[in-house]
Amino acid sequence: MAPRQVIPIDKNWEFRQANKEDSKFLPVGQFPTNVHLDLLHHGLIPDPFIGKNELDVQWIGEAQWAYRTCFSAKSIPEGSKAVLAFDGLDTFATVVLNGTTILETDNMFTPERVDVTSTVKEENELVITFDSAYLKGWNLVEQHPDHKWGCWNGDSSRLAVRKAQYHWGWDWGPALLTCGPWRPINLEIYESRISDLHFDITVEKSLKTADVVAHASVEGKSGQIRFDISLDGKSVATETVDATEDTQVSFHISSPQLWYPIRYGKQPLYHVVATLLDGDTEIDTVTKRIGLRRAELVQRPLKDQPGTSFFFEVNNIPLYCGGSDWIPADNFIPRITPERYRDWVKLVADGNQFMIRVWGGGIYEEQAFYDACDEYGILVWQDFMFGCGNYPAWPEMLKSIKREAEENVKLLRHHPSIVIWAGNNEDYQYQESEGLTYDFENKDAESWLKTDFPARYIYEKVLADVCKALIPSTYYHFGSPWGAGRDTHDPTVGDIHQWNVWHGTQEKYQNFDKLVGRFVSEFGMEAFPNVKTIDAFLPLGKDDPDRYPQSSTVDFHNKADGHERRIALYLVENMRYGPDPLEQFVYSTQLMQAECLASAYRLWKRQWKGPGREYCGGALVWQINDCWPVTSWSIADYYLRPKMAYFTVKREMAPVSIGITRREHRHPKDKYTRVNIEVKTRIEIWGSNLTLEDLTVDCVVKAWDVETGKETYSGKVSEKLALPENRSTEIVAIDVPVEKAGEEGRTVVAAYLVRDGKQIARYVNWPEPLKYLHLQKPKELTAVLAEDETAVEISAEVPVKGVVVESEDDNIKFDDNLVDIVPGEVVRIGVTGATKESNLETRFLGMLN
Ligand code: BMA
Repeated sequence: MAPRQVIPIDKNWEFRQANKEDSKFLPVGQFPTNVHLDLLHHGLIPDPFIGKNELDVQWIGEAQWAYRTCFSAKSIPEGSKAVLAFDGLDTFATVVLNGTTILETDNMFTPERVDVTSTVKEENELVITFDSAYLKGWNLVEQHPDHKWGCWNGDSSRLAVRKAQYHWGWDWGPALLTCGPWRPINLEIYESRISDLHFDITVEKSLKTADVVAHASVEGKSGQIRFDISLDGKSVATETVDATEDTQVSFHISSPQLWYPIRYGKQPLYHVVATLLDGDTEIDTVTKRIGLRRAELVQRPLKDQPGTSFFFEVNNIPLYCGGSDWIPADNFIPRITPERYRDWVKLVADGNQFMIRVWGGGIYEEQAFYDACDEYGILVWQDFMFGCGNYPAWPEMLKSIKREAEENVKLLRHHPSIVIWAGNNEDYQYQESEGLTYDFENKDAESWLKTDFPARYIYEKVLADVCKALIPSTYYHFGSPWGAGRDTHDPTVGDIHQWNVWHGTQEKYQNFDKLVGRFVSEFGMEAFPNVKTIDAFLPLGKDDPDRYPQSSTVDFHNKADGHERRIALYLVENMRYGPDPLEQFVYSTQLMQAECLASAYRLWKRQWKGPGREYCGGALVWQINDCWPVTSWSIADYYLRPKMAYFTVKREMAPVSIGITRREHRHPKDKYTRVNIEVKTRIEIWGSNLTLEDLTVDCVVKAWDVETGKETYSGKVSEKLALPENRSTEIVAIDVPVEKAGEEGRTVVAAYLVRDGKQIARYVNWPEPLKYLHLQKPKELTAVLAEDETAVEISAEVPVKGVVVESEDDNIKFDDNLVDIVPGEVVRIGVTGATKESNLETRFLGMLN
């Protein structure tokens, strides 16, 4: 047998509008590609991310597009076959090779392989015509009038099409209906190949041994398969066996090098190479990197609280899973480079986060994304690609979904980072809100198809069966959120999406403690992106007449319902602010978002109370990233520029942190009095130790008058206190320390954890709402680069809320930012890329009042 040949079909591609007579073929800008990228490349459309250009490019999604290339193929050896492998066609494609239609597709997520042995010639012409997914979608909707169509975001035509749902527009993204060969195309010539390589990995509870069963499937003539396992270039095991349809080899590894989530250990990745042999000839090889770990989702009764826990345990370590939700990093996926994926995942890792949830309205991500997660130790929660709607389930649709699920699970199942799959995003919430039929007790799957919520069959039957068959040891969750068939808002079971801050009842974020759930897989608050990002989307940049917060172009770059009112609501409740200048307004929104999100992390992590008391097992902020320059819930914008919330979340997820809440307690002396009331303002202080080491610490509390800057209290409130590993521990509850009663509302309190004389955690608590404070403008605010140029040192003579250090230069990167300054303390924030010549500026709350 001859070795398998893989010939990339990535050259000479051209494209044209297929439904336009005089449209000429033009070379593509890149490959793989999509039509928007190619039109942009030729300057035929304006950049849809600038100004309101999105509106001018809508016609593209209603047109048909053709892609064409020529390639040569030497004659196919006797006994071999030629296969064209399409990793991804977006979406309704008709593929014609040398005048013969060889493939028709309707699912952008499903890779296709077509045997072209009888069609391929020495010189070939390949033409792929893409129909309008948008119009096809409506056509399908019309063909199925009995289905109860409806959704949040985009329109119902998306539900009929297996294409990334955010392409229809979302509440953070433009509507840009792409088409094209969005993933690679290869010509493969072979008699025989390894068609799949996967693993069953069992790490014993004691963690002392691991069993790896490697499975390789062979298509075509079988020979032998050699399996080589290595770690860091050193061989660990090797074995050669006769190939069968499901070739299996078991490896028993003692003292395995285990894969850990970031912070808890290393991320060793074993390389497994499967080589198909014909005698001594290597016919085909497939390599995968695997990690050996135990990963469980623990759902068990809790002490003193109803319901069940919902937390992840990796290698027997229970994790408080702070992290983020992820949307596609661009509207045009083919231009996201592997480096950009890596930069995003690194940003998450550097932000003290442990998990990314790949949200169901996007795509099954590129390998580069999961590779980076494997390498950095970031856990992945993977949704199947359904979101916010009532999906139809006609027979061909179910077939298409089954294949989509099988293929994508196979593509991703070796990644140690993926610890959970979920059926959809919020489709059960949509079902609840529309009152669609759902009787959890009814287990007759076929009958679900006859209800007005047929998609239950997709989540609880099709996808469940695929996961059971292909990834039996990975937890499959019917949806996010989902709670064992109970109302999806039930905070005592499963995960919840907590949107009663921002959406819903628009609660104050100070009350996040009351909004806790066993695992909060979404919650969020909007903020404007970096000013540089705004300047980049305004057609005239800094000189644009629309360069102000309420302008129609700036509004256009916010797709959320009621965004003006909601941002204003949370600003007006909390701080003095104005729309001008833009820089300070952007700062205000980012401060507000930062306070809001940190408050959720702080208060929910407080509910991580150790074995049997894991009342909250994690929080994922909606959302880490953006797909274009926009005002959204993201904590870093399209250009990976962190918003200030990125840093406050990072501080909350530090290995050791300290938290404070402040509450007013009113005790009326008798039933009806409005006069004889004892009012006490109490602070509660707790420590969160997410390390795996019991710590002994002192807790120091200090207080200052916000107006005079005078220190009014300093004392050790707790000495040699035990902070047991991996949980939060209550420290003290005391009255706000004041010199005179009634000064609580002007008293800033800071609490510190001190270990062996060294400060290991710090938090500054302010009277709220911040807008009632008479904040002073510091006379001596300094933010100077330290001698060694690795940190900025900030200090002031009065308490200053939310000091941000900024620079025009994007190469200057800060490790931390938006810090509260109190007199007598120098706060250091790490920096790279700054020199003595760098111009560092500061901004803070009240700067312009
Ligand atoms: C969540 C998500 C998205 C949406 C976000 C903000 O529910 O699942 O659908 O973008 O809310 O509204």
